[in-house]
Amino acid sequence: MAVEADAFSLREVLAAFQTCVTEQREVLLGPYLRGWRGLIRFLHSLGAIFSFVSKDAVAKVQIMENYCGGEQREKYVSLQSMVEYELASGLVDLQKRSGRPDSGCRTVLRLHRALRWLQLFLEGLRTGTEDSRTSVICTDSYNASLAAYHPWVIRKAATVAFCALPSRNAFLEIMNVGTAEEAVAMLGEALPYICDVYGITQELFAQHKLLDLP
Ligand code: 1Q0
Repeated sequence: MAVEADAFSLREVLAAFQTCVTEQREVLLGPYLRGWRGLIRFLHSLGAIFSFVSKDAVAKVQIMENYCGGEQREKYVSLQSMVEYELASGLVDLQKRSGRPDSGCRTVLRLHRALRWLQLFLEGLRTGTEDSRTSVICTDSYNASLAAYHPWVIRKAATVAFCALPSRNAFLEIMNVGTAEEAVAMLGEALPYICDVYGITQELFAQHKLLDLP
């Protein structure tokens, strides 16, 4: 896989997640979505086989960017302000998808579940060995997270696509943060920030009983 010097740096993506959490432990949507945009850019470089994933991810990030740049933008500064606003204004349908198909809460919930996959996948890459198979790391991470929310046909397509993933060393190289050892060290430093964003979001959504939004 060709690696352009300025193509993708995982460091920048992870830095975005790092700047998400404020001193008050709020999760800021701006950097959260920037982090996702970076990941999607990377996903594009993996080829057309992942386009069914990136299409959905782009659609969801786009919905959120529209809110963040829309009339109610000050309500969409953080996940906390979004949840408060959407719940108070009756914008979230707790029973069926058709009611409010694109609420910020249900859209972020999908990204949030995918963040758990990312956390497990990057942790698997970090702790793996040179000959660990990324398709196995990816499938295990997927089965332990997102798969529970996907119908059979998507699970199947995902598992087939995972077989096309590059080797662990190629992955560490595409991260563009130096040698394989440096990439592993960077993952070790950066992963706690993703865990933090995930943990705060999980607690917020659990508190408001939003973890099963249709
Ligand atoms: C590296 C390989 C990437 C593999 C991505 C794994 C996730 C597979 C997910 C398959 C999703 C399929 C498309 C549709 C799903 C929707 O039905 C579902 C629910 O939405 P809705 O509206 O129908 O209720 N949507 C989701 O679950 C959201 C899925 C978003 C997935 C976003 C994945 C973004 C991945 C980026 C690549 C990161 C790689 C990082 C490694 C960097 C190392 C250099």
